[in-house]
Amino acid sequence: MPIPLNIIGGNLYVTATIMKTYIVKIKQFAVMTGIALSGICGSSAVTPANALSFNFIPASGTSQAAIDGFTAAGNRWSSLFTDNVNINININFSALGSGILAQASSNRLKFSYTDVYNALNNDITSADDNTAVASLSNSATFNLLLNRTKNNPNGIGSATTYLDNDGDTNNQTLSISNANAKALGLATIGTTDAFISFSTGFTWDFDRTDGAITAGSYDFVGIAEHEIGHALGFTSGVDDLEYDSPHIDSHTGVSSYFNDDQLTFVNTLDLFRYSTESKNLSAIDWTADTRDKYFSIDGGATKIAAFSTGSTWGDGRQASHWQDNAGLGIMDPTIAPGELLQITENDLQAFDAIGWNRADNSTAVPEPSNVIGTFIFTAFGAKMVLKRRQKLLTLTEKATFEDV
Ligand SMILES: [Ca+2]
Ligand SMILES: [Ca+2]
Ligand SMILES: [Ca+2]
Ligand SMILES: [Ca+2]
Repeated sequence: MPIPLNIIGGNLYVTATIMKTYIVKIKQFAVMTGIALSGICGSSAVTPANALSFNFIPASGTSQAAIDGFTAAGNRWSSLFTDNVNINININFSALGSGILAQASSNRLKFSYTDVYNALNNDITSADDNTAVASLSNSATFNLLLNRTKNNPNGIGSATTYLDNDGDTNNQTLSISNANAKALGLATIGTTDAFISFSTGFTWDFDRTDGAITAGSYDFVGIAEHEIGHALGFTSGVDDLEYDSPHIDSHTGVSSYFNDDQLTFVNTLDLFRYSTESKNLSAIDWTADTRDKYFSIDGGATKIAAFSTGSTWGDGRQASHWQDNAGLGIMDPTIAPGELLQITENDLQAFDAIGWNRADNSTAVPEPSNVIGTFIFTAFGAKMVLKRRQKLLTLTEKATFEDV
């Protein structure tokens, strides 16, 4: 399949290049941190002791409007979750790819499924947490519906799904954003959690306190909330599967696929990713195809909201989002000019399930169907992509910067 191959190869190359740039920038910011911190960590001053707080570390030259916008976005998350952790995020403006408004990279860690299961079990603070943990495998491994692997019994790289229940490395490993690991008590280190970059190529409305976004401008605070949401752990490893299937083998230069045991990139949110087919097999759905995938905290029995299914093999949007343009929440993959983004009950349930503690500690807030009516949709105009960029992993890396 020459066309997909070319596209994926291009993505991989570009991503790898960006990754290198990011690492250099982060080193620079680390040097600047002491200077930059003094005037900016706005959220800590207004949040109670037991609260989620943010340090936003701006690149030199970042406007005060942008810093204030990030502070407002951080304060929004701080008002919703009470985990007593501090999240460090480097922010800047730069020239991004065509049609990309903003992007986030997260520092990621690998943990055993057992460690994560125990952490989720110890972190139950809501009825939804109870339901979510009860839905998880309580053995050392979990099963997944999978495709596009080298060892697919239907053929190398086949799109046909199969049940991966062999219990090897990918069935017992999770890849978690550093911030998500902090929420679960699995990481306490004070290093940078994420890097968020906004495009210099668009017009921004930095003030949403008037309840509207200026025509022709984009909702800066809402998009900052979205990107912070990726950093907090709203991601799917299905995007890794997409970029890796196929990939160009670095030694031979030939198109290739990975065996399932090499794909150790299941994210916390993926533990609640289902399809009808996977539910019937008591497995999560970690496939790259266009079938409906949805967020469920009861083993797939109840669909809370649909996910996007992948930019290459799915519906054209990265799997680390809700389904596009369905009014599902802040993690919608695209936004139109003039559109005001909102955090919804769907979002809150997702972050609750992956380890964050809801400030309202309740699930009795508006149903998703009611929330949809509050959205402002634009029926025309360019839909710009909130792109989740994915790193190209060397498979042995324990912790790296991953674009999300
Ligand atoms: Ca396996
Ligand atoms: Ca959209
Ligand atoms: Ca929770
Ligand atoms: Ca927590």
